[in-house]
Amino acid sequence: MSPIVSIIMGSTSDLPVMEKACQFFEEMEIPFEVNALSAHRTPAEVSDFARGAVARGIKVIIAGAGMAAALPGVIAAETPLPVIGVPIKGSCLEGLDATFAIMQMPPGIPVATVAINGAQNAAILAMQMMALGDEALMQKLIAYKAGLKKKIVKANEELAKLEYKFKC
Ligand code: RP5
Repeated sequence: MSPIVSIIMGSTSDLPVMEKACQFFEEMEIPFEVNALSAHRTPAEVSDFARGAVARGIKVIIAGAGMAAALPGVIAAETPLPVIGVPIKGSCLEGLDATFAIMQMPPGIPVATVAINGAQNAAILAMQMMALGDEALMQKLIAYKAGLKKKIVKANEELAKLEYKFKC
């Protein structure tokens, strides 16, 4: 089994957030790989990874990083693959530092940026990209979305049971 999506994080301190992406791919039975690479601590390895990703069959890259989060942009600079960035909430600036670093890419090198700590949404977005050329993945996404709707239908059934004198 070869991975079709790659999850990269700047440090294992990002793992509690980035695990949400692993869990989603596991649930959807999508082969993935997960590794740590740092734009600041291992720049040469980041470059090797980004340059080799297409040849290894990777379709989408998810990169999570905190603080001065250069990782997603540096990867995007060296691959034609779509890169989804996950800003990780750090200690001082509540994740705004990473958000701006990941989101504010100069023209020509886009990084699709999800919410702070939004690793699950990054995984869903990656699947949506891959599903464009894969009918089986598209059917799984349709089923997943239907499941989300059921949750709100159930919520309304429970809210209907609430009793208040002035509730109409
Ligand atoms: C970033 O620096 C990592 O993505 C992490 O969010 C942050 C802190 O890294 P550690 O000092 O915890 O390894 O590169």
